[in-house]
Amino acid sequence: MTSGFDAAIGLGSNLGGKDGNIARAIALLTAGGDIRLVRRSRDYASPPWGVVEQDAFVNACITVATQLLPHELLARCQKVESDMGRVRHKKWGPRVIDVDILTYRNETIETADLTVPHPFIAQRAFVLLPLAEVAPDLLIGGATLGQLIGNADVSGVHPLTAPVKS
Ligand code: A4P
Ligand code: MG
Repeated sequence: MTSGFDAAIGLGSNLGGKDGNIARAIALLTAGGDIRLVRRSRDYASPPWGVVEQDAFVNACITVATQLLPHELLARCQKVESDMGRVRHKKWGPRVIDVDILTYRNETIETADLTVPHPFIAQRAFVLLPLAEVAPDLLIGGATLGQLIGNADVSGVHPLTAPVKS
C-alpha cells in the first residue's frame, strides 16, 4: 500500500436517484471485506462531459485498501455496475452507475480492458476535484492534482454535500 490506500476509484451516475446510486455502489463494492473504504469524497454535481446532450451527473471518488490485483478489482467494479442494472448502450452515454479505476498503487497498466491511470483524469474536473479530497498528495503523470485543477475547466462542478468526516 502507498499513502494509506491501494486504489482510487471514480464513481458517476446520471440516471435515477444519482447520489443514492453512488452511495449504493460504494456499499456494494466494500461489502465483501476484501475492499476496504479508506476515504470518500463529497458528491459533486457536474455538467455532462463528452456527450453533452444528457442529464447532469453526480460524481464522487473513494480511496480503498485491497489486496485484489488490478483485473480482479476491475471485475468487482463491473460486477457492481451490472448488479445495479447498468446496461451499456453508448460510449459516454447515460448510466445508472459508472465505476472506474483511477489509479492502482503507482502502477501504469495498458491492457485491452484496463488502462491505469484512467486516461482522462487530467481533463476532467469532475474527477480531479473529488480525487483531491481523498488523495491530496497523488501525482498524475508527474503533476500534482492542484496543478491539474489549475489547468482544468472547473465551471459547473460543485460539491453537493458537507464534507464527509473520515
Ligand atoms: N476500462 C479501461 N480502463 C479502465 C479503468 N481504469 N477503469 C475499460 C474501468 N474500466 C476501464 O467502459 C468501457 C471499458 O473501459 C470497460 O469495458 C473496461 O474494460 P464502460 O464503463 O463500459 O463504458 P463507458 O463508461 O461509456 O466508457 P468509459 O471510457 O468508462 O467512459 P468514461 O470515461 O467513464 O466516461 N460527464 C460527467 N460530468 N461525469 C461523468 O461521470 N462519465 C462519462 C463516461 C462521460 N461524461 C461524464 C461522465
Ligand atoms: Mg467506465
